[in-house]
Amino acid sequence: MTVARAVGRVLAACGADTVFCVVGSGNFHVTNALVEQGVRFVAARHEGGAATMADAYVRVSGRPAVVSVHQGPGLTNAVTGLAEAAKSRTPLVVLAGEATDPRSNFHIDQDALAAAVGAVPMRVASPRAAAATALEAFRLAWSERSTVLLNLPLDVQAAPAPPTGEVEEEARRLFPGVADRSGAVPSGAELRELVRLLLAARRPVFVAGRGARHARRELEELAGLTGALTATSAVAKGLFRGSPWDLDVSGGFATPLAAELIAGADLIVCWGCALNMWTTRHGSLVGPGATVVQVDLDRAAAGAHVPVRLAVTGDVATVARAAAEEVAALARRPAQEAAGGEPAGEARPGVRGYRSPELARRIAAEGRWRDVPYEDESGEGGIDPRTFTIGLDDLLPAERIISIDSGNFMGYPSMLMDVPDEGGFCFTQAFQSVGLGLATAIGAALARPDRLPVAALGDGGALMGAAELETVVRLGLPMVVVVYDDEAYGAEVHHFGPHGHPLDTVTFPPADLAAVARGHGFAAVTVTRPSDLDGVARWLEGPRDRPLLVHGKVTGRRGAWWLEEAFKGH
Ligand SMILES: Cc1ncc(C[n+]2csc(CCOP(=O)(O)OP(=O)(O)O)c2C)c(N)n1
Ligand SMILES: [Mg+2]
Repeated sequence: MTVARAVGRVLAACGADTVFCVVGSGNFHVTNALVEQGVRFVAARHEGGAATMADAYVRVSGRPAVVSVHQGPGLTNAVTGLAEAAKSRTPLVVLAGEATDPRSNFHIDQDALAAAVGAVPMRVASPRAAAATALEAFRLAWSERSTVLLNLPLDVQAAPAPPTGEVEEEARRLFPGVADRSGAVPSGAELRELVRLLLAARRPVFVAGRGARHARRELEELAGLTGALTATSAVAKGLFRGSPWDLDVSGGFATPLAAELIAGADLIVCWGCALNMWTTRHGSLVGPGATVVQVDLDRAAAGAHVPVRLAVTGDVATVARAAAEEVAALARRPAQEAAGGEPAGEARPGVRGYRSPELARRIAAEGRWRDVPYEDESGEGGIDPRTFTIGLDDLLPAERIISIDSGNFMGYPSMLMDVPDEGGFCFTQAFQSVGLGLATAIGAALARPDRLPVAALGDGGALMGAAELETVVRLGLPMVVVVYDDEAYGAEVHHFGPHGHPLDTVTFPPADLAAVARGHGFAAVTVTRPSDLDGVARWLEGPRDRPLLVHGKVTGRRGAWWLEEAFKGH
């Protein structure tokens, strides 16, 4: 057995269930070894696509995936997607061939490249170490939520390796295939202080992020006991869907009502959420008198963006469950014994914490962007992007998973399309790269074959990621790709246009994206007015034997309302 095969066998034994790749000579054998062991193989058409598909697949499925690329350019092509994965703490093992001879055309400093984007470089340095190094790479990725580059030097790959049986057995024992959240338990003192603050708060809000996506039940229980309203960061959109006390996304995408109520909170507890400038609208959603508590697995996350009064280190579900038990136990005792006095809100009839009958009515009436009126600006051959989005939201089945690219348009699907739960939204925006949306939708679609996959892209992102249109067709994914085509890099147009700068560098002539899609085997509909959406309805009726691209020719007269917010961060 060669080293390449040994590495593949061990990663398969760890539980890797899908390998996303573009195969070249330097990763041919290791990929085949994975496939032989039953790992699902997904060919991307560009390594950037492979990296992002894997990232989205892991986020949505919670299952381990591997990326496999050729040495040198195979890896450089993947780098943007790897930066996104590393910033998002997506556990990934990236296998790359490596030309260690500096005279090789393929030679680059792969360690430095990985480190530059926050990935952890490792190397299979010898045949003897191959199996153990592969196991360690997987452990580091999976248990410490890192994006790990495992370099496979070409000469070492081809060498004979010792038997891997024992390491494979160890791998199966260590990783029975489920996410290891280690259930990290908080310290008693931190927990007591959290409970004290919760009971003392009159207007508590929970903001849940990526690290809370597994903890809806526990968070809702605690929010109910303490009268908290709930919200999420964009990446966790949908987590509390259906709750009458949910404010949906906090930050730039927040509704006016959500922004008002979050800014009015006297206690904000962020759960597995960094509370970065997006989630707080540059801090403006954290009221001047608000106490902030951060619950996170990672101690280092505390206070990174907003000063926090209390940092609780532990798994979100474990902390919420323990806090709820404590609150319930205190509620059963006489009030004077309770750590924070009477449970908040008890003095006001019908009110617990922030939860009043009046607020319940307001959330029901104004809680969604779709409840906020606007003036339709369709015309001049283009459809208002809000009308376009609402029309699609009405047509597309509720069981959907939406993936969003970057650009001016991105607020429309994020704010005006409903998702069924936290598994209905995949937001690869930690690096703010344009062009990842289609590959994100492919990874998400593979992770949730029970849902209609929807990719929402700008014309710029669609053309940047167009290499994967063929992948959608080849994999038989029943995807709806929605393109908001303003014939421009709209984000730049709306950033610089108002200052009178020339915009020739960021505007483009019309491109027939529907024809581009048809050329790849898609069905396609061009939408310039609401009635054109009938074509989408017809596709949905079936047989859906090919994916659909909806080419929306959207009006681009104004920037999206959330964009101004975004530009403050530039
Ligand atoms: C890879 C990458 N290149 C460039 C940018 C800068 N950028 C941000 S938004 C944007 C425009 C994207 O255009 P499009 O996809 O059509 O979306 P629109 O803004 O027009 O809605 C650009 C070029 C970026 N974020 N990422
Ligand atoms: Mg555009």
